[in-house]
Amino acid sequence: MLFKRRVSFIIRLLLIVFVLAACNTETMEEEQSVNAQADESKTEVIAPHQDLNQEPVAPEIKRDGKDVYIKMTAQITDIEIEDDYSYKAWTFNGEAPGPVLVVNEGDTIHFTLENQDPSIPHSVDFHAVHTAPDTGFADVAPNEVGTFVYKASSPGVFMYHCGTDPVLSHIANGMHGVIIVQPEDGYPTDHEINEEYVIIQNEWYKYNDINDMTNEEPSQVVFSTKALHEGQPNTDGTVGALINEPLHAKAGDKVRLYVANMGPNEQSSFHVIGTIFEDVYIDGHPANHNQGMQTVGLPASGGAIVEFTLKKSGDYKFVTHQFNHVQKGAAGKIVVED
Ligand SMILES: [Cu+2]
Repeated sequence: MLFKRRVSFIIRLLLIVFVLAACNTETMEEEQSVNAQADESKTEVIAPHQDLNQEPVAPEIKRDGKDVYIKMTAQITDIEIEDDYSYKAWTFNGEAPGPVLVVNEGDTIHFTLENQDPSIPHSVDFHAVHTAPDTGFADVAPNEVGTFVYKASSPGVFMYHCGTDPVLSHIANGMHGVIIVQPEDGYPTDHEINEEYVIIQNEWYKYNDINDMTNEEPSQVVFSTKALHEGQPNTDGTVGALINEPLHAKAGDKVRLYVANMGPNEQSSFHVIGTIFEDVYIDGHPANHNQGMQTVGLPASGGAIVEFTLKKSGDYKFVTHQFNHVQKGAAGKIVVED
């Protein structure tokens, strides 16, 4: 009798253990499926962009006297922002930031945007020009082409970006770049410069997540460079881009950087470790000449020219002195050799 009771107790105990284990497995499965959904919602690409990865296209730039004809594309292109993290970026010409444009003060820009995106209108907003934005920066519909004409009447380092609503999505998804308008009479320090480069800061958020872009901190803050001269690196805004592919100078060189901050939300406190900016032109205008600066503040969309001498050979890092952003990728390097 006692033996029977014991067996029955053990069987019941085993049953309870089995049921509890089954429940636990179910809970785990539920949790996993919730996590999988969260992961999916993070990376879910809008339907018309799925399986779309348009090859970068070089911009067409032709000059005829003081008329400059520029043709660019709006397109959807995968960009590896960090190792093993690909972002289906909305881009100009398959680059984020987009290609650097260089024109002269007094030029007339004939700008054509070919929108290769099958589903979303795009546009361009050049900070370098005067125009009525509703017509001069008008949307170009999917698979259409739009041409706009402007005068580049003021010298400087300017942002351009897609201005289509919601602008935050279009900039944060990758549609921004730099246009340099060279002053007619140059800069007073032109003759001192040995090397010049473009440096661009921008930040990334969760893919096409307007809530994250509006309310949260950026996931990555990055520097990139665009080739101004043959042989210079040309990178996207990816973590470590300018550590892996540094800029170069010789000991004693005076270096000029055209720097610009694309945001869309954060400011930059641009600083080169181990030197002082002897000359700074805020927004790249020759009249905004400052001297002896340690750090240059760049508001979202702000630009500057910074010039400094690298006296000794070594590795000179440049950062935004907002070091939480350095942790997220905002650092680059100039390698100086004898
Ligand atoms: Cu756009």
